[in-house]
Amino acid sequence: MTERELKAAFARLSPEERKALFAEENREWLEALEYVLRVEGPERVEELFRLLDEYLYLQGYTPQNRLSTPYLNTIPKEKEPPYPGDLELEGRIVNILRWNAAMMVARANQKADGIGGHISTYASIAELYEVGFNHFFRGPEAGLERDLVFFQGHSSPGIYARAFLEGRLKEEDLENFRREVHPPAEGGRGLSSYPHPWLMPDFWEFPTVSMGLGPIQAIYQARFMRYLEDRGLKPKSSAKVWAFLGDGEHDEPETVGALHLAAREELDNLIFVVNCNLQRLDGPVRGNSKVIQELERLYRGAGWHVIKVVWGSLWDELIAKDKEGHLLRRFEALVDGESQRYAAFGGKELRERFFNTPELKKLIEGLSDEELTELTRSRGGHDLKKIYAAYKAAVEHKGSPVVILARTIKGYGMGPTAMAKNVAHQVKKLTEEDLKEARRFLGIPVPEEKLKELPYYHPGPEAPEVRYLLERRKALGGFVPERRVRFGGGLEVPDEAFFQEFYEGTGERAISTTMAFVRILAKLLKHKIGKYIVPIVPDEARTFGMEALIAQVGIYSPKGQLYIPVDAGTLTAYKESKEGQILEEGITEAGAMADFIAAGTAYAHWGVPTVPFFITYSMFGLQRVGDLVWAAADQRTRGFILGATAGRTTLEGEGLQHQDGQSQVYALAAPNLLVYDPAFAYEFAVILEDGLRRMYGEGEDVFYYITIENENYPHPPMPEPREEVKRGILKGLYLFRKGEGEGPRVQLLGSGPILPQAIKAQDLLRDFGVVADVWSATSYKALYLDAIEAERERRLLGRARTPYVAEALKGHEGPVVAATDYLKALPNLIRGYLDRPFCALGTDGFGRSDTREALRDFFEVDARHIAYAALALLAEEGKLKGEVLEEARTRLGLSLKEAPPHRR
Ligand SMILES: Cc1ncc(C[n+]2csc(CCOP(=O)(O)OP(=O)(O)O)c2C)c(N)n1
Ligand SMILES: [Mg+2]
Repeated sequence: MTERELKAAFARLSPEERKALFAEENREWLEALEYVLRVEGPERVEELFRLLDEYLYLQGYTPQNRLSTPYLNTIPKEKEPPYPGDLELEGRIVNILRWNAAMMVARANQKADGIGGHISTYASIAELYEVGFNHFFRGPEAGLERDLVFFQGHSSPGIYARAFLEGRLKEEDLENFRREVHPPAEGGRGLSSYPHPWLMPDFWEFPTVSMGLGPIQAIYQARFMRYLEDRGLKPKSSAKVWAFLGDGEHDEPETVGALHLAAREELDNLIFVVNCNLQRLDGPVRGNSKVIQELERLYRGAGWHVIKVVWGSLWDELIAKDKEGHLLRRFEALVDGESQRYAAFGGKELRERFFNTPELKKLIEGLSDEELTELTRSRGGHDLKKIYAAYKAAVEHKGSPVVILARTIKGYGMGPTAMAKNVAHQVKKLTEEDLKEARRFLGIPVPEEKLKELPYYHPGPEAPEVRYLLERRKALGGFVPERRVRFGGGLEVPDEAFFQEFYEGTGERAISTTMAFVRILAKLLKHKIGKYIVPIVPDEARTFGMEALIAQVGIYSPKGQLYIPVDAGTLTAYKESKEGQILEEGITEAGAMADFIAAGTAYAHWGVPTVPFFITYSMFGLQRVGDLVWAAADQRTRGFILGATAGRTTLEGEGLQHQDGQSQVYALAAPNLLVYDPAFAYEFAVILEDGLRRMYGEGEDVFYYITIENENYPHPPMPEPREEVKRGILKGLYLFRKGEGEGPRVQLLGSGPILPQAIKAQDLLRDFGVVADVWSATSYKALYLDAIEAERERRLLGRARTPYVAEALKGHEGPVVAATDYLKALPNLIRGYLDRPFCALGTDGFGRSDTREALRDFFEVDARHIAYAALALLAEEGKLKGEVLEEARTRLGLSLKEAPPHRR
């Protein structure tokens, strides 16, 4: 019987007959298997399974639930859709782009040796981008249907080359690649080395070149789109997040660390495209195995849909001829280091080393070395048709994120120095031979004698290539990348009256700054802008006393809540909901930071001014995810990061892994990150009020880092005059309590939880006849930046301006003692701008598990040490007798150790 007849007969069976047939079949298969297992052994079972798999793959069927599939394209030739574009034109365009990108890098290095740049990465990924540009990426005019595209960072030359062909960049601009500060070409703009929204705010959207940060951000952007949609803050759309990554980039934990989240949340709006050129910077990514196979297992294991694009069209015929699976088995034995050789050395190498059995040789009978060389270059990731098939399937796929693993050649078409060589990554200059070969390979019509000039090639605005690509971009909604800010500001943020209650103090009640924050947050959530607030926690909500908020606004879960929580019925029931507002990330600060970025950039991407509050254990915040904080700064993220349980001596009992005495110092680095260390609720309220106004009222590109603690003490009302105090809080310093009486004077600066210690020290000093003014130093970073600005104005602009810190202390005589729960480096930042004796007390050194009292004694930052430091400075100045110090040591009960805390 023919297949058709069999199918017809099967279709005629009744349900009962079918059931009987299946039972019979099952019995036959199982009996056969039982025989093999018992008699021939488990190894034979494995072999049979392998054979079955192979057979199925050769029929174009990929069984589900296998971590690994053969080294073949997931979409067989028969299932490829027709190509919707002009293959020949697109092929020409991609080669022009390759050429211009290479010329741009080579020219930059000719003019300024060492300026850097990368040729080979773009050369490998060019087709993967072009299919996207011509058929998939939806641009800014597509409104909320626009896609977010993360480009491989160091492939930027190709993106500039495309913008040049599109007419968005001029030749003068390309001449300023990596010359942003002093563009040497008249009339051009500097082009940043890599995607930097800070430097090119109308062009780049996502900073990606720090390996691993692109992928994790892409995942959370896709997830945040869903969050906005589920919460009704943005209409549902078919927008996709495309992220282009390197294969080597998968060595980074951030690349792979959130894959499971994407699968768990069924993010079918997310597509990863991995440029598997099999090389990283130093050499092969996995010379001794196959990176594509490894990544397939990784992604399938995490629950992603994997589409492999391994072989180009030239291999189709050979694969079709391989009825007995010889080629398939040879593919399995192939390792990447070997593949690389074929790409580098061509057909002869392939014939000798790859087609190395009589059966394999038979497959290539009649093919010349040149034809075999073509075969070495025929890789899926350079084949427009194969790429299109994969992208189409990816876009149509439902229910999970998709990864496309596309095999390419590093330095494709760039001549013998670069192509598939281990040095490819670093090649920035091309030899004469390379230029000739590249010109031939890419078919660039520039005269040979001009090659030395490294000429760009633009076929002119009316050329078919240019018209085609412009028409395609028009159809897809405009140019990509293009950064458009869809919300510039103007949100009606809470006014002073809203915050008033927090200005009035807590009376006798002792609370922590964390509690103050949680109260303000709870109130904010009920305000008109409350729907925009996005609380983000990495499994620490209870630590920070936020459990009531979980019941109040719920944790976001696209599945809602499929169970009755054990604490149902209580006021703090664990509530998950589709409209939930809190992003409970679990134990991933990197993930929570990526959330923060997604929520803090939604103003630009979606025109939705969400306000993220990322509350983290401060020790595991900036120290752990500092690079993501930098990326947040670069892409103009807005919002508040709260470093909770902060302070080296304020978090008692924990020890050196938890006690943060440094995040305030790390926060100095990001230029647009404002940093505060508030002591009281009213300080916090003032900072928050101002931050909301600046970021969401006025649309300023800044964000905030604020440390909060869990030490309870009464919070006083805001001192008078309030306008002055408010100004001082924001500028970093204000007079909290003036010292009354006669005697030598000192100035005590305290910050955060150490401010109450400075206040106590004021009382202690009175017993020694010393009068102290007490200041709250809310931001050393703010004071420092103002001081270096003033210094620069004087030096370069000839304008004499006293730094704010010196201006504020004017008229308050005496030496300064500045005490903090962070490194002494922090108060020492302002030392040079004050013309008087100065002592910084801080917490340099490893933390210890003990009580606050013991810790502050150990680190020498308690009230007694502050008072003693003040006395010592006065004695040095001759304003007190030396004997006072000895007496003070006894009266204050200081037992001094020889070694400083940072050496203990
Ligand atoms: C976090 C980080 N570490 C190191 C680098 C330096 N670096 C830039 S590109 C690169 C190799 C990238 O290899 P791969 O991801 O395979 O990209 P390819 O260029 O091969 O496409 C390295 C190590 C970086 N940019 N970021
Ligand atoms: Mg690579």
